[in-house]
Amino acid sequence: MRTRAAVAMAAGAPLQVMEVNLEGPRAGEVLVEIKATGICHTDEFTRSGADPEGLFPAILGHEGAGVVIEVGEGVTSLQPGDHVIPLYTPECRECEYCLNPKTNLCQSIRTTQGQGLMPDGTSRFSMLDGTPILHYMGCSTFANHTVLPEIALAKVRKDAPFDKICYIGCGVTTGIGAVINTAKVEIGSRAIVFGLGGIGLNVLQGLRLAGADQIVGVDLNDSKVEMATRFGMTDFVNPSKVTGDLVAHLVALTKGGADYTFDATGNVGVMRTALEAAHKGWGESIIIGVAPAGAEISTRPFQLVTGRSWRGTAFGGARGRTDVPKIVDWYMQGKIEIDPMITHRLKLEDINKGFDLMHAGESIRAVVEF
Ligand code: NAD
Ligand code: AHE
Ligand code: ZN
Repeated sequence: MRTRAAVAMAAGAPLQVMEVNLEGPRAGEVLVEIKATGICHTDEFTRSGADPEGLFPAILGHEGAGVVIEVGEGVTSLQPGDHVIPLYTPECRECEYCLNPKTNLCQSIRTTQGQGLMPDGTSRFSMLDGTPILHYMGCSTFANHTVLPEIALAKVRKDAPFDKICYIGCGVTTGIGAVINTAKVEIGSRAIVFGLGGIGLNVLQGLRLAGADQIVGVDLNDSKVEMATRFGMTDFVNPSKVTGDLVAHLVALTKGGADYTFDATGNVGVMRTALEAAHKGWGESIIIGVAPAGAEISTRPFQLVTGRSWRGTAFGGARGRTDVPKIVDWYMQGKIEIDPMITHRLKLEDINKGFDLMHAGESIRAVVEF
């Protein structure tokens, strides 16, 4: 079939909206009509050329929601008409990783996914002249139709709005999951969240849900304060307005350091500050942000010797087929909020505006609706 997609032709180039060929689903695969997709900073990270795994031409996008159109041979858990959220962290329930309760990082298709290919080593997308186009993070939601492995789709309730639940495909689950699944924050904790964008705001609402007492937000952009306060921030710090040492300032504000700190910026300097602002003896710092090729983290080992831990999280530690439908329920029950964070809606033709809004710090989530 033919479908419309925004194609990343080369690192650093704007996406090009065009008609592309899409082959139908092979064994174990599912054809999905994407109804809405968010634009996450990770899409920009790859588009810009900062991703060491970035390959081109590719159809980016990994924060989508849609409807199953057709299933390939052997698919048993989904049928046409089902509503689904694509999973860049699949859940096969069979690999060594899925069988270990300590991780959500299913590895059953990770190698081919990183190569922009389906598990059988081929791509379903191509240009009208036949040139292959690569998949991205196993999802490629910047296309009106896409093909995914069955294990990379969470089946969700049909009454949930696509333009909101697409965000559960990455930002919402990552932020809330970092608090609940990875850090396992206790009631009464003190926390610091660095970066109050599409991920950081969801860390805030996760901390509120977990019953944290003090939730400090740190961002260079003062315009984030209003939304962050709405999602549970109790104190705000703009590092550019702090005179003196930022770590000392944050340690004093949290009366000795935070029980939990979260990096949602992708800046390795911020990651160091986040580790060092964690409480001596027990503070945990969780890295969520994705850093550019070649970037490395550093600190004095003494920071770890004296009881701070450095940890990381992908997709908020969530097992997608199991946890994503539950998070959709939380949204529908009003336990978590999504609507105010969808600040912009775009047509596919205008997808590059979504990246401009992100760079200008004007959007939290821009959602493309098909
Ligand atoms: P975003 O652009 O919406 O938000 C980033 C925020 O960080 C902005 O508010 C910006 O003002 C702020 N910021 C930038 N530099 C800062 C600094 N030096 N100090 C303080 N604040 C600063 O991006 P997002 O969509 O929220 O993504 C955040 C990061 O999380 C990105 O690196 C993204 O790739 C990563 N991410 C990781 C996962 C995962 O599974 N680990 C999932 C989604 C996103
Ligand atoms: N390709 C990058 C790493 C990118 C990365 O860490 N991605 C996160 C999800 S970000 C979603 O917005 C992730 O899931 N990581 C685990 C994995 O297996 O990719 C690089 O630096 O090479
Ligand atoms: Zn993302």
